[in-house]
Amino acid sequence: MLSKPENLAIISGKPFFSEYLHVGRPNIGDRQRLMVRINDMLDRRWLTNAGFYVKEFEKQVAKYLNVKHCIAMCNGTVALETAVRALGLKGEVIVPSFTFVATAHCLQWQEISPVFADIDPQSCTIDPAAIAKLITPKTTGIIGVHLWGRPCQIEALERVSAEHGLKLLFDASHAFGCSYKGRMIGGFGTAEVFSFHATKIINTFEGGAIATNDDDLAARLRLMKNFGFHGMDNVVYLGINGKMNEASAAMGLTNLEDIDQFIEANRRNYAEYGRCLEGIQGIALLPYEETEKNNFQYVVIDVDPRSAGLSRDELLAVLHAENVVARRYFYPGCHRMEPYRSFFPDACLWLRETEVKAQRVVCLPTGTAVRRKDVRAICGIIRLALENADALRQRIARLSN
Ligand code: T4K
Repeated sequence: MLSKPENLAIISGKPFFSEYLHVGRPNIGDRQRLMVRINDMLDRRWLTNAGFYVKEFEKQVAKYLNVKHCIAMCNGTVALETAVRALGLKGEVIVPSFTFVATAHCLQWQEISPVFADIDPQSCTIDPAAIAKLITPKTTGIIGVHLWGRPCQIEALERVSAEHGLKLLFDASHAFGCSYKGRMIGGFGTAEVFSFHATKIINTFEGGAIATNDDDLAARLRLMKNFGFHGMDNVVYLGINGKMNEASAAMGLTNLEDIDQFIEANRRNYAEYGRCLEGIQGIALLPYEETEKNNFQYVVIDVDPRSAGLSRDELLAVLHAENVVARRYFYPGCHRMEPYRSFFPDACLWLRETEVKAQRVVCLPTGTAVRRKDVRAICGIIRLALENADALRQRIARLSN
């Protein structure tokens, strides 16, 4: 553990961690079981297109989420695009700006305008009260994002969408394994979309899924993800190639079997962060709702620059110097990225909470690759940095010039 400010890498040039400690290091389930599945897949010579492992993965995911249908997809972005199209969304769709850019791109890619709504500063999810003002005759839907696994205010979103006849879709990329009022995320809205990217609580290398209880929608999605094929040689719908392959599904099944272990590792790390960050002025660890199931996949701190003494970005420079690759998810907000920045140059005027959070939050490393002693060391670095904020601020300013 570092105890003297001169030992911080931002001054000494010598990082505490000899290897990078990344946010988003994949959780990897039992390798032997995975290899058995991969060998079996090779023996079967069936690598993709509704194979055994994809079907099994869909069945197990649907069971885990307690939903009627799971449609496995090649990634979360294509899953979102396909769900948006299958729901018939067009014109304008209301989304938060404080999210990964794929939430907005899945609309704009098909020439639907994302209309950015502000977030509720507590949960950092879309503020239902901000939505009504943004509804126009062109609005067809709302996409809520369960950011960092924290569920949206689902009932309020259901109310506003029902009142205005809008479709409600959830981007649940971060929320596999989480619940809302005792029910698993996956069964809300007309559909919910998951990402199984390498960085997610369970991964299929790349992958995603759409969960729904709507039979017609599920049938449409299955056609759409496979070029619209209904049997051999018979195309009945406009479709694309959104299929998950067998190796990904084998990885997904293996990881799903080990999800409890992944969540437990995350939960322990989260608790350790809580203990070690306690009492540090200006640092607030974002809570999880204790009465719900959580995957604890995102450890997020809010840095109040006035009481911490360093800004979020200054603290980030300190952490990066130590090889702690903390991330500013989701800076600067979609509205400040292209093409949206050009479309909505004034969006910052009505996205005040988004603007504040985008400047203040940072995600810290967790997952099965991160040990509790790593967490203690990271927190020790944060504490030492903030205790010596004045000296470090000048140093960081010099380095960044
Ligand atoms: N909606 C939301 C709300 C999302 O967050 C995402 C994806 C999507 C939709 C779209 O789902 P997908 O189409 O991706 O399935 C990463 C992920 O690529 C992305 O999936 C994720 N969200 C986003 C939050 O994070 P980047 O641009 O930050 O990736 P990158 O390459 O910087 O890697 C992130 C961190 O993970 C790094 O610290 C390195 C570490 N890493 C990454 C990989 C791939 C590893 O340690 N090992 C690895 O194999 O987007």
